[in-house]
Amino acid sequence: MTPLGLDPAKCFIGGAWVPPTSGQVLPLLNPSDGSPLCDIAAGAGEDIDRAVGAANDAMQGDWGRSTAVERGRILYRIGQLVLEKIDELAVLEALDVGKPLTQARADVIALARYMEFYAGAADKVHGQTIPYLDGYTVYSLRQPHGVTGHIIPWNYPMQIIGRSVGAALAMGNAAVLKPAEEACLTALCFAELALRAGLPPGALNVVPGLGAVAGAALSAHPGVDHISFTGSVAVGKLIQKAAADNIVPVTLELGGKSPQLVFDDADIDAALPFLVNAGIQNAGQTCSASSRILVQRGVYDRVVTEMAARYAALRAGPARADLEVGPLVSSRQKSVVEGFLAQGSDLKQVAQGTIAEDAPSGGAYVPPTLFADVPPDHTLAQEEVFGPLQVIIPFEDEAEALQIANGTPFGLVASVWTANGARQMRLAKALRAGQVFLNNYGAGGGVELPFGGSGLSGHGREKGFEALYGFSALKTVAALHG
Ligand code: TXE
Repeated sequence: MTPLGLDPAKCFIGGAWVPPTSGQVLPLLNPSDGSPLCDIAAGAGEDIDRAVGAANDAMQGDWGRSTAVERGRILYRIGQLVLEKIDELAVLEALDVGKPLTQARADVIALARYMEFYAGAADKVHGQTIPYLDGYTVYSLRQPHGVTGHIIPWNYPMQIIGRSVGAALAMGNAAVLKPAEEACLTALCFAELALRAGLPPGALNVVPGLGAVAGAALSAHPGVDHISFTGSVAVGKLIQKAAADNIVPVTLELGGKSPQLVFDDADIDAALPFLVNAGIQNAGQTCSASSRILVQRGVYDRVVTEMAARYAALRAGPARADLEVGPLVSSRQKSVVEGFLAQGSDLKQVAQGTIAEDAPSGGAYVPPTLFADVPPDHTLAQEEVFGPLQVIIPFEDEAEALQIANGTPFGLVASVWTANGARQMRLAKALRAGQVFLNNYGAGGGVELPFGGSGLSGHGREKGFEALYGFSALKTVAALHG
């Protein structure tokens, strides 16, 4: 296993591939059959220390003095190299995460698009001039925080690197990336491609390793000036507490229980593919997955019947292009989802897909499962499952739909399917979500669209232009010149 000719058991620190200080490695498993893929570095505190030191050196050196135009050009070149390597990267991501090849290819394209977007945006972040007292000129500067820490999960490694590291580098920060221990190969490839594109040593460092070891060390490191974390609520709380000790800002993206609201006047034919795909994309392991489908009584039976027919045709199997649902990322994640399925034993299961006959026995497969008539307060309607499982909940009117939609501790994404324009506007305002889609559902899509949540979904915004504000500090300069 040598992606781009790399040794995957190394860390990328200060522009060089180096073994972890401890010499220890972790096994990386193939979720399609449970077999070992390769060993990765078990990075720890010393490696994080070196990486933060290298990032700090970069900020004091060429990278810290780089202009926004220069940074944009480097990011653009990275995006070009990513596209040149699309076949290799897609296969690696499919193997590592277990996602169907078509989805993995879409992730590579998204990574390249993030680089392109942030390349173009780098030199368009402006300060302001601010009218003030007589004799003053006041203006604001947007400056990098310094060293940014990025702790990312395994479900969309390339996309999350794109939105998080891409925006941080565009603003002139130096990044230390801790990818997930379950899937980190494309993070290593990204570092190599960034180096080949001319990113100066230390501007990006990658230290794979266990969350409780390398991740904890990064989030508590006093040399880190900003932390961006995507992952579970439990770890998000630990990150925020660690950051509190150093008083550094954090961006937390912690998943959700995102609803789609389908009204009687909706175009059901247009809605159906979105209703289902938003639940099974990436085997449901998507922070913005739509796991709750709220349907008004007049179209309820039709939606249940037609979603059930689609579910019955779904096949889970190895990460191939011809299957709709891949394996879950690990046998641990499979056990978690099976636990949730068991909690649905009191519910009405209206359809279940199949596991492909030729699926290897060691793979982390769970059949896509659809429940209907689910009470809004049921565990499966309240907790993030992170598997191919959706619940359908009936409602009578707009007020009840809103109450159910906002009735979880999460607030990430929501969508409304209705022909009524006034209702669209009312609900877009009232829904508790960082993104609201009207007559569509964009599960994580659109690099241009600011993304993030409230409540247990976290806080701060990544993606789009907005991310550049999060990855920068605003300085006010007031000159008294008489
Ligand atoms: O996440 P973790 P897990 C949710 C989803 C899933 C559940 C558990 O519901 O079922 O979380 O997934 C690093 N200090 N999401 O266990 O543990 C870890 O190494 C610092 C939603 O995989 O949060 C990895 O790099 N870092 C989510 C990253 O945190 C630590 C995506 C995420 O792992 C750490 C993934 C620690 N103490 C899971 N412990 C989304 N929002 O998309 C772990 N990590």
